[in-house]
Amino acid sequence: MPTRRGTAKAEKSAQQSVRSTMTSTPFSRAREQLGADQMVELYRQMMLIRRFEEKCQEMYTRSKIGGFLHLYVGEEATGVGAISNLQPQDHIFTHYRDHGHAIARGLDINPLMAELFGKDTGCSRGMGGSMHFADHTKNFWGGYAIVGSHLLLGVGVALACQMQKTNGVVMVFFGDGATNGGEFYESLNFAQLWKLPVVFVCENNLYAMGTPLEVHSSVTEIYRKAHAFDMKSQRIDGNDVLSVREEIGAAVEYARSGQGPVLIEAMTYRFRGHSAQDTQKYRSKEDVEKRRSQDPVEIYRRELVDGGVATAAALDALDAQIDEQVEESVRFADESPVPGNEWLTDRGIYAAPLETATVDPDII
Ligand SMILES: Cc1ncc(C[n+]2csc(CCOP(=O)(O)OP(=O)(O)O)c2C)c(N)n1
Repeated sequence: MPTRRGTAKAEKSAQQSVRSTMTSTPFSRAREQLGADQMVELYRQMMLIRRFEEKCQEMYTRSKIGGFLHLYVGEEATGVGAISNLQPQDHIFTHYRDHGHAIARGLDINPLMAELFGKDTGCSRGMGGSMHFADHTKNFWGGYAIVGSHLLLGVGVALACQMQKTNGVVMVFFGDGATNGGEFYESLNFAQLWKLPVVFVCENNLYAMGTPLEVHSSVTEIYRKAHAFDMKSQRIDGNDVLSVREEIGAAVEYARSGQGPVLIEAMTYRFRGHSAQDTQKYRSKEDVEKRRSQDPVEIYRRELVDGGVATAAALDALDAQIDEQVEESVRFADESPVPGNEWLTDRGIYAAPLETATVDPDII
């Protein structure tokens, strides 16, 4: 009969051996908790974003899309993993690199492409373009070009969620460059002070336009900037969709439970220039090629096939469907009408004409 001390020792070593044989990974946990269909759905979203944006680049070159165009190519795992945790009552605010977040939120790519073409059938009736579109039916509030400005708007909506007890969470996306502006600090301070349900997702792609992270920020571990406000924060691998889903899922639950905001720094990389017009003199082709060899979409595809979640043939068929869907979005956008002249007056740009407005005589 073992002694008490011997039993305790055996228990301890049993626990240790269980722990050492536990090979749980984001992949194995996802397999258990999500199942094959949802794991493939994450792949579908990432690939749809990739192919949609490659088509956007082509359409920009052909002058079908005007203005500025900022592509999310290379960063898909962050947006898809993060947004997969949201519920319909939740809200998204993002910057000008916004197509990926919109697609992950489930915006239809036909009105999205039409929006980029400036057409009347666009999700913002052609008035927003690439950087400023929104879809209120999905609580997708845009698309903001003024770096850092939308963080304050997100915090405002989070305050509304808290006061109206909607159980909603606000997810705000921005780049590493945005964390140097005053709005970032105001937003973090107020959100933490009021314990607002916000998840701040900094997509650290290592550059603000052509300026490398270590040249534009005195603190290069962005998550540490939250420490100044006693805010919970974490740096994660933004290129692994399942790990992003898990880590940001925990942050969303934390915020939803009323404990306050979280700042996530997702390490990622953009394969294309800052915008479609960027000549990229600030980084070498070799660096970009090296990163491209670790493409998050390709890596996830291999994981799905090697892990027996989907066959290569099934994913090839899905890719072909996605290509057709993207072609259809171009047809839809091309055939859609441009906005008529009434857009000058009827689209919420101006308030009601003065002759129909009533003026309180006491204030004149
Ligand atoms: C207030 C403000 N300042 C400067 C600019 C010009 N600008 C546009 S994008 C950008 C870089 C932002 O980089 P980052 O936040 O890292 O996002 P990323 O483009 O890398 O996703 C700058 C400085 C701007 N749009 N708004």
